[in-house]
Amino acid sequence: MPKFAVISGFLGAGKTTVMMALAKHDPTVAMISNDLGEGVELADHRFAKLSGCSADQITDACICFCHDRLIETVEARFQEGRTLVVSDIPGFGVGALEHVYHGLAGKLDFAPFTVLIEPATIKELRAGGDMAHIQDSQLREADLIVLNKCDLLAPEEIAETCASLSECYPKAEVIPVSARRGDGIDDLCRALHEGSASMRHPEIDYDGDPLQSEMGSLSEAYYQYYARVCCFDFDGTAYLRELAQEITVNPVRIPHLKLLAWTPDGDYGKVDWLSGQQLEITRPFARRCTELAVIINATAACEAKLLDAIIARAEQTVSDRFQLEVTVHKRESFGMGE
Ligand SMILES: Nc1nc2c(ncn2[C@@H]2O[C@H](COP(=O)(O)OP(=O)(O)OP(=O)(O)O)[C@@H](O)[C@H]2O)c(=O)[nH]1
Ligand SMILES: [Mg+2]
Repeated sequence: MPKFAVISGFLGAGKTTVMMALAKHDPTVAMISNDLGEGVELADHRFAKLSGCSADQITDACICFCHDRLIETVEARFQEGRTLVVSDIPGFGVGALEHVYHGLAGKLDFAPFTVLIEPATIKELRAGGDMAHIQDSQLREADLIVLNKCDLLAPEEIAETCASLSECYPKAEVIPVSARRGDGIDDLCRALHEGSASMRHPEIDYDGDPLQSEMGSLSEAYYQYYARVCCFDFDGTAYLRELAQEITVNPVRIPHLKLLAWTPDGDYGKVDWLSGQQLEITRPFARRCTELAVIINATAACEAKLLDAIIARAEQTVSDRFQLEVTVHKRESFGMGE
């Protein structure tokens, strides 16, 4: 029986990278990127498509609340022979176990409810950071906890972290992976194909103050535009890097900033920034550019208006520096608690 799985986890845990690694490792896997922007193309979705993965997107609503669209998208992939479809959920997605797994019981077969965590989040969770409540609630929903970014840990740290996750969340199986290097992806793929969901009802106060106030402190922004250089050509990777630097120089916590751009002939580049970590050139352009389609997606701990203004100002400053003519197609921002 073909199965569907939710891949939950905090911003930047590596959900998109893990889903892409699964889809590349096993052609029977298809992925869905889900986010809230209205009528937008998601950076995650375009990135997966540019990388050659079987990818769909569901926008405008969380899959928790658009079951018909979810079923239609998943079944279209089952009909073309995929046997596992995985989807992330917007932001942090606490509640997807209740809304998606229990809400669609009998309509889809479910693989283990999967939650990703990475070393930086574990540190924050242990220190009781600002978002610790969301992070803990996510893990309590898990049938399968995936410790991602293991390339950043020594073997003894991987063993210690897996043991401590198993102790804190005894109902979940823990699998260490590095989506970047491909380590553990075969184990994860097998666990998803062969395992099934426990359909538990963990005790989580979904409407409680801590969860609501942590979620309410975050905003999202979607920005899409077309940029053309007035003469000669330019370094697209340097453009994305400087844009990210111009945005992140502001004293606002940005859990995840994604900048993706591509040329008409299919060359593409991506830069990511996770707050407190180093800017990452996730993929450099292969050639110099003359024109680019650009998507900026960001989640930040500030008001939506401020996030929007920060991105717009950075885009103008850096586009001027590179002598680019810009046509903006989409500019949307909103608070996660709205
Ligand atoms: N070192 C390392 N970095 C990784 C790994 N997997 C993902 N990353 C990086 O972590 C950052 C976030 O990865 P994403 O896959 O975009 O994370 P996400 O959970 O989909 O993020 P949101 O969509 O914002 O919730 C990117 O810069 C990735 O390149 C990994 O296995 N090792
Ligand atoms: Mg993602």
